Amino acid sequence: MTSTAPVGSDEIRSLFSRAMSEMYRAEVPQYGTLMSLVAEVNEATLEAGPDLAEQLRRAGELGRLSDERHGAIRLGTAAELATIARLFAVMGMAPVGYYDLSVAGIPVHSTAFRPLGDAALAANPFRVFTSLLRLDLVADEALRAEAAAILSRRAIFTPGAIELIETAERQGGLTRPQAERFVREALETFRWHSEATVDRETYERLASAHRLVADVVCFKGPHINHLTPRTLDIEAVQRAMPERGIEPKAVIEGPPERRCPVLLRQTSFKALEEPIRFLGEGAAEAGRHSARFGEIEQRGVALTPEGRAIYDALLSGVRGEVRVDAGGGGASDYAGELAARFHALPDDWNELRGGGLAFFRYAATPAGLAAATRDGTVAPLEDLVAAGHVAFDPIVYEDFLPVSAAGIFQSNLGSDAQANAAGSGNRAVFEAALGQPVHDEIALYAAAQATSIERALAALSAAPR
Ligand code: OOG
Ligand code: NI
Repeated sequence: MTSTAPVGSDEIRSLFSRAMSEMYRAEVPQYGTLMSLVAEVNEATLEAGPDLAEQLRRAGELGRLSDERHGAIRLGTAAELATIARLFAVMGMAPVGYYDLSVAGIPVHSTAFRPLGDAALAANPFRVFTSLLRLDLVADEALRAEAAAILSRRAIFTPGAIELIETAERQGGLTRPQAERFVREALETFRWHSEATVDRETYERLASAHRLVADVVCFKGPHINHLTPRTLDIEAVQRAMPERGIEPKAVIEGPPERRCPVLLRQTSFKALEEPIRFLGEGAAEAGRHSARFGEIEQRGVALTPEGRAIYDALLSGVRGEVRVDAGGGGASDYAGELAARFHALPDDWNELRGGGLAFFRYAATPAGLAAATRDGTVAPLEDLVAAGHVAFDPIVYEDFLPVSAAGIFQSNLGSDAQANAAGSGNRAVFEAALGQPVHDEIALYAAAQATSIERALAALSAAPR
């Protein structure tokens, strides 16, 4: 390959995701420990469950499993969000979904940058949960203005990163040497900086408005705050974490453990207390800041709006009744209640599909192809499924859950307490800052399902007669 041949965005994303993982492992050693634990648990789970292994292989998920992770950052200004969208676009990542975290008393709104199409997701599904600080939710007007002024003075992208984003936009991609340089330059935006850009007094005032405000405003850049590998058995990882010296949060966020996993289950370990140096102070007077943590996730099937409505209603029912306090008290009541209530959501692939509650990917089976050759006709889809001529597999949920995300934020601000405060989102403001509308995740899953049905029927129609 010549050095001027273009490199695909999937490959740039993979290079970046690996570089980020290496950087984070060096910065936060517990992340490396968690990665090894997840790899061990995944291997054991696949060995014990050949059906699951086969299902993941058919869905093209087996190969991506060990590479699969998401990260999160928090940005301070509209301009930062607009530029990060261009940076992620170079890696084939687009904004999907709008998450309003103000409902849990957290002054941010967010989207997830991720690949969109089946092939790109199969190549590497790397996602970054990206939040924008909402200074409009800071009550103190003078503090709000001060925070905005501090943010307006920082530049979170290197000149090299900006130049290569422009090159990629102009050329419609990058050559290999450009891609390698892009990854190095882009990584700088996500690096941890232990020197605050403000003095101690300013940091403390901002932190007293909300710890998140200090985290976003007082540093040179939006340090990656966690990186999350995907496990096939989150209960096993949660149980084993303390044995490896990692303390997980009290409650696994999301749906309970099920035979047919839905959406997303997540748990994190507490943020590290890290030394920071304030403006005008020496290393001897180090302050402390906790920003960075670790998380694991287990992904299940994407739900349709009907399935999601059931999920949301069940979850808010449990949260309305069983509260988990700041120290994690009530966690086992919560888990028990969650499991009991979730019987209302069928735990069977056929029922989830039949009820139109989840999305599936369809494919013609060898028996289907043989029958099409023999009979010369193709039956309606449901008949083909009933006859075993078309098989279906769950489409994995590639996105996030606002209530869970709020729980992850909360526990890493130092509390396991569940909050159900009322706030209001402002999607129009977010999209104006982003410079584009966010993609609708439901439309993406529906399209993936529809395309798979078309392909399955086309394959049967094209079977040799
Ligand atoms: C993001 C928390 C949300 C998730 O996996 O739901 C998140 C943050 O703390 O910045 O990453
Ligand atoms: Ni996360």
